[in-house]
Amino acid sequence: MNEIIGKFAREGILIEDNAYFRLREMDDPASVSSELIVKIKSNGGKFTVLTSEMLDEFFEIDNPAEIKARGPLMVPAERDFDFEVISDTSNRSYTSGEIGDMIAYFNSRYSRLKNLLSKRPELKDHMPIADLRGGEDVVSIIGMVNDVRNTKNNHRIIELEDDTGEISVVVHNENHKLFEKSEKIVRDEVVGVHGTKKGRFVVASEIFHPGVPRIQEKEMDFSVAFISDVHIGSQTFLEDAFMKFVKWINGDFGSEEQRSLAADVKYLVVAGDIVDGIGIYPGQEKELLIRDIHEQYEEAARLFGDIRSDIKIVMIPGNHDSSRIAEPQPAIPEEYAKSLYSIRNIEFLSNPSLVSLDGVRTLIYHGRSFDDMAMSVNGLSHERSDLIMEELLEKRHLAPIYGERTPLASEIEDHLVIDEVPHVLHTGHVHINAYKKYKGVHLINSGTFQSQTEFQKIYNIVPTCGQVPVLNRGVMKLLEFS
Ligand code: D5M
Ligand code: FE
Ligand code: ZN
Repeated sequence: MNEIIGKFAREGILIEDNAYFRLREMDDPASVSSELIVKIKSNGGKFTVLTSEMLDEFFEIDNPAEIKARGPLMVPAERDFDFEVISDTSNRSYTSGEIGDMIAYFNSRYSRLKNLLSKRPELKDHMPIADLRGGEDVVSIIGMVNDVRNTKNNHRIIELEDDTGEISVVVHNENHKLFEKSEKIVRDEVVGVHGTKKGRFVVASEIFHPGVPRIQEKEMDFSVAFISDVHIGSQTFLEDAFMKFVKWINGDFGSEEQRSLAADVKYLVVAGDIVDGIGIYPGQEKELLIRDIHEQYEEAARLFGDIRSDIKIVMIPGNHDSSRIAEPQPAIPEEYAKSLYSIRNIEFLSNPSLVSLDGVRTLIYHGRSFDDMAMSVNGLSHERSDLIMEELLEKRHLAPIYGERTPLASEIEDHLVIDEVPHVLHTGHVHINAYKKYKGVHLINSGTFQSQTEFQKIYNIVPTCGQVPVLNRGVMKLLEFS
């Protein structure tokens, strides 16, 4: 591991690329790094990621600890919300569980991703697999990955299929760069390939993802707070930390500066696992404080109901909520969460959903597919969900792998294709905060308000608790509540 990165990593701190490049360029990166580490630690911050903006501020970490006398928050009296739901699948989700649905589903996935790929100039001359002829010609194809495996000699074989046929693509291990790229290819994604046809094989010279262009960052004159994985009803739900967060957002907690940040918050996005649910994993009952799903949502209503009403709350379900488990998950059903539904400023949407928050396109996804990505791809882990998000953006699909831990409904349309590149991708599920700006997109994982569970102990998952990312007019800030 690189020396600077290693130095921070040993202290449990990750470095965003931009911050790393800046540090590397400094006269004496080693001693600046040591100073930064001391500063971070003395601030009591358990930061997960060192960002470039934080370098700017030389770590003014905000740990709202100090309660100020209550004064009115300087929130504009009349707030205009320019809130738009761009995509919500709650009422557009149709499936009968027939095999025909599955074919329609895969066709939809293939054609939508192929459409994105064929816009790439390198692939505009792609040809149907069935039309490939022998010889040494350079070929260009687009296909869905049926299988990906290593040969005995440690070359990689990708079985590709399009609507005309199938072909085996070989990636030679001497082609180091391409081989490395091919290690991130997963089953059921759609890719483009350049190569030469040799007998039954295409020997790859390049592999293409649908990809993401660098996007223009959106100007914003307000702030958005992001949370997820609250797990209300669990014995490990950190109620005190959550109540402090609510107090902060209401302007009753924190320094002047923290209170003015709170006043600037216009939207709160909640990316799933609002409650702990019932029967989600074996032995869960023993860890529940509230053993009735309706009562868990009652409690959620009590807590979320305290949030000032001039904040718009956007809420999607996670795998612990009471929606259908297969993705796309429709919004949390009203029948389980009557009191929560009576809170006027909450918008209940599907998992995933795409919304516009005053022009800031925000894609919200709980993040169940991270389990599959971490399991299938070397180098991807729960700790760095920002890297997984980056990969999903390049693949333009939120849950590419079918048939592993993430149950996907065989809808007629594949709603997990990322058609439009968002300004913000907000996820949760792994219970570990992460942040990265990738090609202008803010990739945010909002951690959790649940301390480590028995289940997570077994898997050695160490959560980051009570750390709330706030996008403050385009700059990421992290507040920590304990
Ligand atoms: O997920 C909380 C954390 O636990 C998250 O990091 C994923 C991990 N998790 C969840 N289910 C599994 C299984 N079946 N195997 C391994 N790891 C898992 P939450 O959704 O809050 O339970
Ligand atoms: Fe969770
Ligand atoms: Zn989850």
